[in-house]
Amino acid sequence: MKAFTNIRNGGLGLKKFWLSLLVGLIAVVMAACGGDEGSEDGSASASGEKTITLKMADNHPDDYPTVVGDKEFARLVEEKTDGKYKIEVYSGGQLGDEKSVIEQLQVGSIDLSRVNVSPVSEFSDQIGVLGLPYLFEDEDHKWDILNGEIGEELLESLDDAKLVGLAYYDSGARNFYNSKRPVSKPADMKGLKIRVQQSDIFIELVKSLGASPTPMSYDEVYSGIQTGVLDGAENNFPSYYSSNHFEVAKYYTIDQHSNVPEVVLASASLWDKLDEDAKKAFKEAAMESQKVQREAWDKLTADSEKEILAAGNEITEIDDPAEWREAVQPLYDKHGEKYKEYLDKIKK
Ligand code: GTR
Repeated sequence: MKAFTNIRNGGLGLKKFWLSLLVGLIAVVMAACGGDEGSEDGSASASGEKTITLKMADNHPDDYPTVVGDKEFARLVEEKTDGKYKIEVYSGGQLGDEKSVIEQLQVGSIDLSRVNVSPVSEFSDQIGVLGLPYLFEDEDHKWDILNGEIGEELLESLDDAKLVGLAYYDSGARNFYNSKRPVSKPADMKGLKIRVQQSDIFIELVKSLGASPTPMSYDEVYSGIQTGVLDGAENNFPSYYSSNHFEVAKYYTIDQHSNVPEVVLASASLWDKLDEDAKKAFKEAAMESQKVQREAWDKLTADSEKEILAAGNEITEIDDPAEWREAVQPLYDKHGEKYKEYLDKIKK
């Protein structure tokens, strides 16, 4: 009652009320948006400007190649912006699983992230072409595409999802693994309950092989296999090893069904606040950090294969690659039209 009387009672009371409401609202919005513009930490960069600290998410452990890449990216951004931007890397999924990290990027509560392209393709269609099975002929073909015009166009296509694609990182080749039996031909996959990333293409891929797909976040897969909810999953050597999935699913098949890469993303809300020089610095830093990431990648791929063999796991080569390619053809029949423009360019 009293408050109402006050407001009605005079111009000054009313103004004060609105002013304090406005100040309160601004404080709430700023607190909620935490990482939005990054936080100014009060210290000054070499150029005398305030240092802005940004948050970058990665779901892999600290020494995993993507995190090694993220840290190199952070180092280069700091160097190229004379210390104006400082990036703190939150590894190990501290900021959430990939799907939630992408959503947080979209609203600007996380500034940067390294994620896999598969979950990104649920937010922006075109880049999904990179998840299609047996897309590249070899490593050189893959990197020509990713680091060339097509890769760049696909990164740019992400702006429809309020995401800014900066560079690709290596994720090798994905392979199936399970706890039940060795798999060397598509028919061996029949009936296996296989976890996939949260992506339609991977759901259909597993179905085309006669297995049963379960989309689920990465951090739940170990217990899924251990408790028998899942028979297996699919991933590259470094992930199979570092996630400890190799402990619960000992049969690994080198079928190399997908080379879907990793990608470094910025939120559009961060991007819109950067000036042209800073944008250039972030883009260059991401591209340059790829070198260090790929070196770390090659090393962990070789090391993890050794560790897996030493643990007594069974690694199976496939009998006939043509048979696997043929089995997944329904995906091309279904998505070929949508991705035609890119598929034609990639195959050329
Ligand atoms: C890994 C990738 C992760 C995540 C994971 C998964 O290869 O690096 O970002 O996508 O696969 O299967 O969920």
